[in-house]
Amino acid sequence: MPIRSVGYLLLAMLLCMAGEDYVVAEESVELAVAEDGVQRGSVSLDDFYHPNHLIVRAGKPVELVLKSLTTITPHNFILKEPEAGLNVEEEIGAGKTVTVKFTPTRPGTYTFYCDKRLLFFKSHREKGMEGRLEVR
Ligand SMILES: [Cu+2]
Repeated sequence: MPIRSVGYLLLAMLLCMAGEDYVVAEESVELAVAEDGVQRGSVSLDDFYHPNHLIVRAGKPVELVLKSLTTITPHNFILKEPEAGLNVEEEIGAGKTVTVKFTPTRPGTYTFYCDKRLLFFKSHREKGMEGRLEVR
């Protein structure tokens, strides 16, 4: 490889690892309770979760359709607050759609995130791939 290309490659790697602060705009959605009592919503995944702020009610089941919009990059969805009824860890392969179900039992605000990472680069979470479940 020509020395110049190596230089560019190193520069690109450094830029990736240095990492700016990622500021992700908040998109909030309050899930409606259907007639059968289930709160349904959908979240799409590219490099982030859309929406990234879900508002639900405690004590009623939630069904979330997680839809990957990527062609190569795998993601996951981790929401672990067992004492609040939340114990979800689901892989969402590139282009796949997965439905997760849980029933939040305790009001509060809980963080969900993707912990995937490529080699030594920052994790998706560190690059802003996280969101909040607000339980009312
Ligand atoms: Cu991810």
